[in-house]
Amino acid sequence: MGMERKSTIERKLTIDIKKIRSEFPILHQEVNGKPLVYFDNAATSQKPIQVIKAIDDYYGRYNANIHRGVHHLSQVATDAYEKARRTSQKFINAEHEHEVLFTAGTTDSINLVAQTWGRKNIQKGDEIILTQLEHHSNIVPWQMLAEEKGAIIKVVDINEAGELDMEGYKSLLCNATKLVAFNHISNALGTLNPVKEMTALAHNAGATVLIDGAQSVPHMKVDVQELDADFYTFSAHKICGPTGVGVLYGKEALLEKMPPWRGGGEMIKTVSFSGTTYNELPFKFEAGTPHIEGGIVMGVAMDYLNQIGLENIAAYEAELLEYGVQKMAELEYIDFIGTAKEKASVISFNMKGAHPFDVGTILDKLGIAVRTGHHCCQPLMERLGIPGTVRASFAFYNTKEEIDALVSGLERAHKMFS
Ligand code: C6P
Repeated sequence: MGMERKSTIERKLTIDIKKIRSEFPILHQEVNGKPLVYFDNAATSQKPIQVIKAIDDYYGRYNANIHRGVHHLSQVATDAYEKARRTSQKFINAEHEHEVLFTAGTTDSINLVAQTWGRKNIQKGDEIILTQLEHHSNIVPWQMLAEEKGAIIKVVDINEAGELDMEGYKSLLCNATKLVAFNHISNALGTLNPVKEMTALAHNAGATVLIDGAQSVPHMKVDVQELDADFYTFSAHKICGPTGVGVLYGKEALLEKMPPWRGGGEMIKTVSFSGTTYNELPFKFEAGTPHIEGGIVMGVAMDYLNQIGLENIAAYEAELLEYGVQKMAELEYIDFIGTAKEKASVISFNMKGAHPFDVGTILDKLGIAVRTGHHCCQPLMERLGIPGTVRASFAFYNTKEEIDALVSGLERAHKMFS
């Protein structure tokens, strides 16, 4: 990211890359006879041994259902699960522990808000503002809601660099705007959006704000109170944790007023055929047996990132980004897609005369994992007038040597296509 990039020059990095890489067993293998270079971190991150061991520890030592049993194992599991909630609270600096809901991930979190807050608060003719940079997860739930309620979706445009048109955004905000939903960092282009400013503008217009943090929490310290976010969402699997679990942060006042979504065990206080009363926060939104191991291990993953330091991660990844952009800019047949001033460690690009899928396939033959295609951002690709991109997304366990391998892979691919 731009700001962090400047500060790396001033600050001495404290990333011990050798130690960190030794903690990721998956990285030490060959793919197609070449050392694996994993540059698909925006899709999902790899897991350190601490996380893998914590999964083993849970099932080997204290697997039990939570919030139910008086027996020892159930209490140990419940304590570990609720400890993870406190870790998550601190991870994003939420004011209250009960403002952290455990969900199945970003997609689930956004659907929860659309189906509860949305169905209660959005009426016919109300406006929902999204941006061209959104992932399908932050488009489709709102389209479903808008269709049901007769609401109108408006979209903030982008400039050539893939930055949001802030003047356009301001002109869309009006009395009819009830919700504004945008990502903190774009998964397809890496753009870091001015979310604090966008939130303040939305609040001035009387709108509620949801920030999709799927791509920001892995790369930077997030403070939901400082951002004044009403809702903030993310997935554990992008922060070195397990799949199928994540967080929905919501301000207490909003969550209290929202009706529950899924009904079942855990989310109730009393049930009778004459009527049911609901549990307190956060349990009102956590029906059924949750992903217990997932929640606990998500907390372990957060501890792991905290121990390295999100600031160190941001600074190191900014160096990788700078190095990658500099090296790839020497290849005249590469077009960068997304050149925002403030950017996360994502390089989206196309090779002249080659389809992204073909470039990705050749890189895979060389042991290099990238993502190709629309990155679940079809409206963005349509706006850019391209079928898709090749995306190399870096994590704190990647190295400059791996970027060199990508560059020689691209040189090789180019020779094959020309
Ligand atoms: N993006 C990518 O390769 P889930 O699948 O629920 O964990 O996250 C969905 C999601 C929502 N918003 C953003 C900004 C995202 O990047 C993602 C997931 C992955 O870019 C997989 S499609």
